[in-house]
Amino acid sequence: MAAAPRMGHAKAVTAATRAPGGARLSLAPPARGIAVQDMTAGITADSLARTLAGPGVAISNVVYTGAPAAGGIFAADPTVVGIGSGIVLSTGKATSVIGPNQYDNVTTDWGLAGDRQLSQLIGNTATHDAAILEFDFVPDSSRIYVSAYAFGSDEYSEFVNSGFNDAMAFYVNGVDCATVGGQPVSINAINNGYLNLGVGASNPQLFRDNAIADGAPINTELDGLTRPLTCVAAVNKGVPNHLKLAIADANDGLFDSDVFIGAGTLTTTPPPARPVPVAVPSWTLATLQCDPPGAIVAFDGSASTDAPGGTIATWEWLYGGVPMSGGVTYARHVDPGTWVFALRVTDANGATATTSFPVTVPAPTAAGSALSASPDQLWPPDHKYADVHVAASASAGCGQSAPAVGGWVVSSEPDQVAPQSGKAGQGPGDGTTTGDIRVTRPDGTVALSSNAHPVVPFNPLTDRLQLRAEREGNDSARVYTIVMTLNGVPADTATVVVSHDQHGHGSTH
Ligand SMILES: [Ca+2]
Ligand SMILES: [Ca+2]
Ligand SMILES: [Ca+2]
Ligand SMILES: [Ca+2]
Repeated sequence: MAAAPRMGHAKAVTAATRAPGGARLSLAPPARGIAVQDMTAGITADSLARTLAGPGVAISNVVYTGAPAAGGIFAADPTVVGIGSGIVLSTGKATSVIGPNQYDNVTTDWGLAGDRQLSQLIGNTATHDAAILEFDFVPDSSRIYVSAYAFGSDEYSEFVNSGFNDAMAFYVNGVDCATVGGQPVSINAINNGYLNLGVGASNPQLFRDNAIADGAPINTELDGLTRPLTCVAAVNKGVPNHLKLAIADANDGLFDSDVFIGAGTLTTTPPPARPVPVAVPSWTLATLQCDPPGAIVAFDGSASTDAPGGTIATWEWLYGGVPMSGGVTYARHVDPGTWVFALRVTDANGATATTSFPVTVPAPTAAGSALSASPDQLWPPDHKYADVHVAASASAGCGQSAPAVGGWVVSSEPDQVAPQSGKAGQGPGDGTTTGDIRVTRPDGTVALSSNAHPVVPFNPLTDRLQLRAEREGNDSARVYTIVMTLNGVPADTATVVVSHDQHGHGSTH
């Protein structure tokens, strides 16, 4: 039982125009939404029943029990009920189903009796305001179908899994065929759980949420309704059988429920197999975001298809089985990580398909750089150039522009120290060479160190580096240092060493 007091809200509805006479009733379907004409406006119970009768079925002995305004005919655009036209039976006013959804508690409390069979069906809960259309029918086959019906209610979703389990039934010779998984169709049998939080959901694949809190996407006053359902039952061919279509409020007379039954759908002809849609989602990282980290992910369901004869009516984007939004396309912020979303498409016949897909959003990039040189030791000191491979990388942080990369190579020794006496032109062990640092630019130009200036500008991302394998004999080692700058600021260094002797050469022992 719900703790809060139940307050219903009556709805004023402008009466529809009078329907034409004749056995079979029809309303012109509105371009949008649903039109309803009830039994206070010239429609008889007999004509309601004949509206239902399809091929292979002859009906008689029609009896209606309930408020005249609780029964009527409807016509709707395909997005509302998923059934184009037919009859509606209500526990309030049939016209109250007309949208948009303005109240979460639309109520007409007729103060009328319930139905003993329906009360038994929902665990001996008292029922109220029953609307019942019953009649005999003679089928030309041993199997009967009600090939399209849908149940809806303002009990959704705040009274899901409560005692206000408004119920309906189609009794064929006393046996209910309006079932789902062997359970009578009711508030508690088909829903998204309480307040759409997914708690205690039952058959949510058959439920269409229309809560005001969720934007009331369906153009009807009903807060939720089932997808079109089918009843099938064994009958006695060629003789009268009895059908009782019934709906009632449970526990009190408040918060209307309704059942829609398609025109001509009471038939011995099996319903055609419904086209099955295929949900085909795609997504792109539309915009990477730094603060908060993540990305705007753009979802696109436009590649979804339906079999010939079917038209996709709704696209829903789900996370954790719960709709986030509707529409062919949808965009939202997604945090870094891998998340499983799903696209659910539903066609105008109520057939549905769902495809799950993972979305991976990268963590925002941090600024970073790295520099290394190979080889990092030169031996022997044979005064020849050695090619030194420099591996360098520099990346911008999230939202920053790429850093400008520069740098230089510097030697710890001049190319040639002052000559020793008696040995003109030659330093102690460092040969007579200059240009010991040799940098080749991408355009082929070469820059060399000089005796006076043992530094050469060097871009580690683009330039080729050659270093002479020599050192001064009086020193312990020559160290070439490669410096990488980012935006003019030194960021990383790497060294290439020419040792004094073989013992000092790390790779030789
Ligand atoms: Ca409502
Ligand atoms: Ca409600
Ligand atoms: Ca009622
Ligand atoms: Ca109710």
